[in-house]
Amino acid sequence: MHPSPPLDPGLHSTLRAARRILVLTGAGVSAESGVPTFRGSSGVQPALWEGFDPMQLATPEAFARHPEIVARWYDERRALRLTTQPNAGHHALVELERRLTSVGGEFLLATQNVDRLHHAAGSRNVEELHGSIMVWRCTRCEEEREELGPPFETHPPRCQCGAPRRPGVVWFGEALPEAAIEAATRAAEACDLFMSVGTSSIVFPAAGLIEIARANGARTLEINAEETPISRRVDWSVRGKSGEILPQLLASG
Ligand code: BJW
Ligand code: ZN
Repeated sequence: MHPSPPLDPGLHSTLRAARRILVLTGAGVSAESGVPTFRGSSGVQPALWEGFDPMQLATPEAFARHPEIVARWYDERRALRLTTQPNAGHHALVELERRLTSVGGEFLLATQNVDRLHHAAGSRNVEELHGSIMVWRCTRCEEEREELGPPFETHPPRCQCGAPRRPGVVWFGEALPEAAIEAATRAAEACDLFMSVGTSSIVFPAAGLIEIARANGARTLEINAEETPISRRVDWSVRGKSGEILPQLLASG
């Protein structure tokens, strides 16, 4: 479909009529909070760190070969996250959930983001498909702990059992948390509106949710600063910043 302006009347009536909404978010939603994206244009350069490409650090193999470098990279990102705040896009999604659930509708926010900014904004029904950078897990006893303090003294940090701890994120080749991807899949099957916001739509299985929604008759909306592989397949593709488009959509919907 063609890119549409945000004030497309069909989009507004669909948004008003929708009773089950699934929103899939990606790094673009946090870009306006100052969190670097992995790919695409955010106005913030992708974080290249000591000559390593972020995509090469996000694997179990990288952690096995360079535990100190990978742990420090995640710890720096964790520390940066603690200095950031949700932006207008996060807040608009809280409002969308509030409106829908107040009339008995169903809302699920499936996020690929690991920064917990949706929680910080106040979103309630959130599934973290790729885990969280704020939770670290022992590689042996699997004990998990939320980490909201200053940077660790050693990298990787150690569990009390002596084993190294790793960030509670999902790396390439690892399975997504079963409950999270199952809930997102069920919501994709049942939703009448699927919204893809600030994601490059290339990382699976999250990128496959839109096809499940489409196959089950949902209308589809993408909000992204750039064209993506789904832009020509959705009902409405709105090009722009989520921190601007989402509030506009709600204000006029
Ligand atoms: C704005 C904006 C603004 C900017 N407003 N927009 C099928 C086909 C092909 C491959 C596969 C397949 N199924 C599985 C795979 C393999 C692989 C995969 O998908 N590879 C592809 C890259 C080809 N998938 C996996 O390995 C997954 N695991 C899996 O499938 O396991 C199977 C299994 C089953 C059972 C047992 C064992 C295994 C796991 C994927 C994990 C992804 N992890 C990462 C890292 C997390 C940790 C970390 O943070 O470091 O997750 S990768 C990285 O990409 C991160 C993100 O969540 C994810 C998606 O990125 P996202 O959010 O879309 O961000 P960007 O940067 O790509 O895009 C930003 C977008 O925003 C851009 O479009 C901008 O234009 C836009 N933007 N500013 C609006 N202001
Ligand atoms: Zn342990």
